[in-house]
Amino acid sequence: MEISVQDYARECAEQGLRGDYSRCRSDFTVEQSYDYSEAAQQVWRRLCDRQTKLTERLAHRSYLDGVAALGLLERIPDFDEVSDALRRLTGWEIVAVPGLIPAAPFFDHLANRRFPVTNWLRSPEELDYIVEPDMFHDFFGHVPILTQPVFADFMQMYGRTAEKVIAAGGAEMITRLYWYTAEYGLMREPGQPLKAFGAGLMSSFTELRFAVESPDAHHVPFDIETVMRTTYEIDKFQRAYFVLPSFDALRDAFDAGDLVRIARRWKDAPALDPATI
Ligand code: HBI
Ligand code: FE
Repeated sequence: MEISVQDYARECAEQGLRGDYSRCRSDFTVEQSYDYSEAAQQVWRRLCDRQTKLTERLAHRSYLDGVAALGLLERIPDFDEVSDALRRLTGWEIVAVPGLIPAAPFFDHLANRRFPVTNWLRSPEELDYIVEPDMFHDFFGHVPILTQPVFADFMQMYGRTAEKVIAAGGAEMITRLYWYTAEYGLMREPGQPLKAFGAGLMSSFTELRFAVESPDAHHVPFDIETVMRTTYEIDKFQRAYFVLPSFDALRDAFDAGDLVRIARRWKDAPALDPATI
């Protein structure tokens, strides 16, 4: 049974999520409604200025190339303009949503090369941390890398495959794959120190530095079965970061490793602890 927009709106209000779900269409999208205050524009510039100083050093080249290709960060992005640019590059577009949306429509957007981006921005008191995904996380973190053809294909494949893996009992496992790649993935870059590409890192002022540079960060070679078996926590620094040799390795793992088969094989086994893998 899929949840209706009305029921979801009620649940979100009860949980104190701050998006306005009352105007959602049936696919949970809304108009971006570009009417941001000058205060919000200032928050956007501060977040981008501060974070760009880190990403220039710590982000993978493909992320930085994406930022350059989209020309983003002077003011809060106009989603239609960005979609035009993205469509030409990889056939993706972005759609506005009021915040978190249910998994099924989220996957459906990805399967159709639409990335949902929250249409509101955190407050000036929340520069360092916010529980809900906001526009800075969704946009600054996720969108630049969608300009990269291999990653763009990975995200679509993720959307197409997720429901099948869930049906096979792998709901947690498919979420871990997203978490440890799209959100917290690290990647090698030829001739360079280790780099980050996951959106949770890219949009975090403190964890980006920790994950890439701290001797206490636990770096683990990417292996798709291990990733799918390893638990995570959402409100602390990660206790493991998986390191991909390249985007191609991600696509190859996805092609070869049949995710449904992995889910069936491991769904009843005890999960792995990220601290000790
Ligand atoms: N909604 N807006 C938004 N952003 C997400 O990252 C997101 C979501 N809904 C569901 C969801 N993620 C999860 O199901 C992940 O497994 C991807
Ligand atoms: Fe995210």
